[in-house]
Amino acid sequence: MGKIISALDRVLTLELARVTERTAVASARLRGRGDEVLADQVAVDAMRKELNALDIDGTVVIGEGERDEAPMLYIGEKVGTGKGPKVDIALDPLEGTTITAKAMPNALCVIAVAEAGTLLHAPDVYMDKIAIGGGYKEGLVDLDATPAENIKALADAKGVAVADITACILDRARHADLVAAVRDTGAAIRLIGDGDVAGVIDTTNPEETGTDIYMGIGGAPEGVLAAAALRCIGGQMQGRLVTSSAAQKARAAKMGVEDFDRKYTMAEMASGDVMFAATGVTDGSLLSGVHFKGDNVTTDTVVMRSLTGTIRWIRAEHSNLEKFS
Ligand code: VTB
Repeated sequence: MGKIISALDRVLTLELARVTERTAVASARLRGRGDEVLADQVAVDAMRKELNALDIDGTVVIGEGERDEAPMLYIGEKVGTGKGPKVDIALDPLEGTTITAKAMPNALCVIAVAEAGTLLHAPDVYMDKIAIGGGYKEGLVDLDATPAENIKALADAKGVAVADITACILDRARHADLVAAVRDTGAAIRLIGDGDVAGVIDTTNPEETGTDIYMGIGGAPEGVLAAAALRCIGGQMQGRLVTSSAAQKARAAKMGVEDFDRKYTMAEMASGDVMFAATGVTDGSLLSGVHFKGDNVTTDTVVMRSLTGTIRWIRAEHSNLEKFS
């Protein structure tokens, strides 16, 4: 078999863990302080500092916002030393600012690095999403099918009753109809306050997370990040941008979106070799949060790569973290 060529350097996967670890430790100090803006700021600062130490020629394609609205890690910002491979970067320094401010479960620091030009440039609008774990025939669930059809298809493929399926849905007023439709089927619903990147990834490990399927509308940037993770870990996902105003359509068009109603598959959102890393800030279904014990800090990180399919769970104990940062 021929060697698969990738522009990414494999050493990068472990470097990414360092980036999200440091970001998570900085963010964790803001847990439960009721200040989401500060928590986000601290995360952005930490992630930017770590990213700029990496030997990459990176461009942020999914970031904190557009240049005029985000001073740092804005879309288009160049990061890294400029010396390494040319890469696209999707990041969410703190996925779950509100969760962190309230010290609730499932806040993560997240980053995906891909070969340049292979990540969907999604504007900061909503995205309708559906996702399930790996091992099912492609197209088993579909954004254009009804919730009842999707849940039935998944239950049949799993060989379980519909009542044994749990759907994860963001707890938002806009989901009233979706929630009612899922309840009508008899399936269970896990309502989450925020954090749909974790919600999507949870579908890849239903035995432990209790989530079989992710459904509903969340952020489009979070959709691309989740698609990058699923490309590595295995699973299916579809996403469709939700652009409700002319201004949102204009933003999407500026980023190269031509068909506003297009249904993107996971592979269309993250088409090249991609690496994904996440570290828990607060304890969650996917990862433990940061734990402080005297001078020691423990972090829990997952790092994955689509090319090889390797998934590394890294539980790190950091001593003297401050001294070496
Ligand atoms: C979701 C959620 C994120 O944005 O994507 C959500 O998973 C979508 O926006 O953690 P709304 O809050 O407007 O519903 C986040 O909450 C991040 O801001």
